[in-house]
Amino acid sequence: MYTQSLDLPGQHADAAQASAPQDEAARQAAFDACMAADGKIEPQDWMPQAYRKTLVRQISQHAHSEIVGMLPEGNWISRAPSLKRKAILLAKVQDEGGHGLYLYSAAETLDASRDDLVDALHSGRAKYSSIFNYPTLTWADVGVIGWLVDGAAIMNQIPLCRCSYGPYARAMIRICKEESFHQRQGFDALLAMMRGTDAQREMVQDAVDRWWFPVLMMFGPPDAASTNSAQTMAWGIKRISNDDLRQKFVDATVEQARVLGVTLPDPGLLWNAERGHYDYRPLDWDEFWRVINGDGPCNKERLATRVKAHEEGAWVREAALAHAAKVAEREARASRAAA
Ligand code: FAQ
Repeated sequence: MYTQSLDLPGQHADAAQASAPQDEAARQAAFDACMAADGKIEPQDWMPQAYRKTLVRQISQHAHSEIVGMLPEGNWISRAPSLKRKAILLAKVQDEGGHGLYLYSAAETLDASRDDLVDALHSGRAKYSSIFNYPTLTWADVGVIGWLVDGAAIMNQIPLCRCSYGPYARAMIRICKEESFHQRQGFDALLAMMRGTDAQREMVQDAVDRWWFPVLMMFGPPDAASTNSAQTMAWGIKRISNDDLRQKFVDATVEQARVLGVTLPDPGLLWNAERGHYDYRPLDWDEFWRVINGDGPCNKERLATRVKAHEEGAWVREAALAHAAKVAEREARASRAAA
């Protein structure tokens, strides 16, 4: 997947110098022309520091979201109601871990160190998606995460497949393919419950009631409060604004709720013929800012779990490094003997 991660800035200094513009202004002009032509920037290309920094911020926070996002559903692996559902959930949670790894690798192509990124998460300096600070109280929550959380993630991530930074765009193509299976398995699990008993239907409705508004907040603050959007849109990183994506998601989900037979918990969710969209209730942005600033229902638990897993996995990293050092030493000895 990440062969481009072997192709790092400065690695081909001679070739880059031969073809690269000589001074900063010319490099900036070449970058601007690439942006204007909707081109792609690759790891070995010159880029402004602010572009690099923004990408590291967004890609690493996205990676953290995938890794922390394994936890709410991971809680249900041992309690899945059948072998089939357990196997599906195991595979899904494992996929999310894989997404985190592709994304950390994409951030590493920008000269970011994985250790620094992980440290920023563990120390609370870096954000991860607000949605993973809510608890999974019943099995229906697992289905709702697939249907709504993965559904929202796909809506946000499809435009990122056209992001101006090549490694991020390519990672997103693969991630979106997998996320669409995740969304469907969630819908399928909920459909099975909706065809079951009254108690199961109530459980699904309760889960939808609890997750609907937090899911709408996944798209980020309203456009007017989105500090990063203007620049990231000018750079072709973000293609569609937070509010427009949120609206697209609402419009697509109303019909799915109808098929499922659940009621979305918003009496204001009505078709507006003039706008050609569904209207929906204003969201509780105080809650959003509280959650992303560390005071959501599960923030402390999520971070503590991540830190514990990292500390308990230290021996694996140490063993892998020791093994790699031994292999390198053996290879060096063999090449000396052959010389
Ligand atoms: N949660 O100026 P904007 C998934 C922060 S993956 C936390 O609008 P931006 C898969 C934002 O970082 C879900 N923080 O920011 C899965 C900024 O603070 P900063 C994650 C948020 O970057 C499914 C500040 O607010 N997806 O679910 C959130 O232009 C199931 C101002 O906001 C991605 O990361 C939030 N919801 O737009 C896994 C996609 N919203 O950084 C397991 C890539 C905003 O300046 C199970 N990221 N903030 O300190 C993006 O598209 C963008 O970064 C947005 C935010 C849209 C998330």
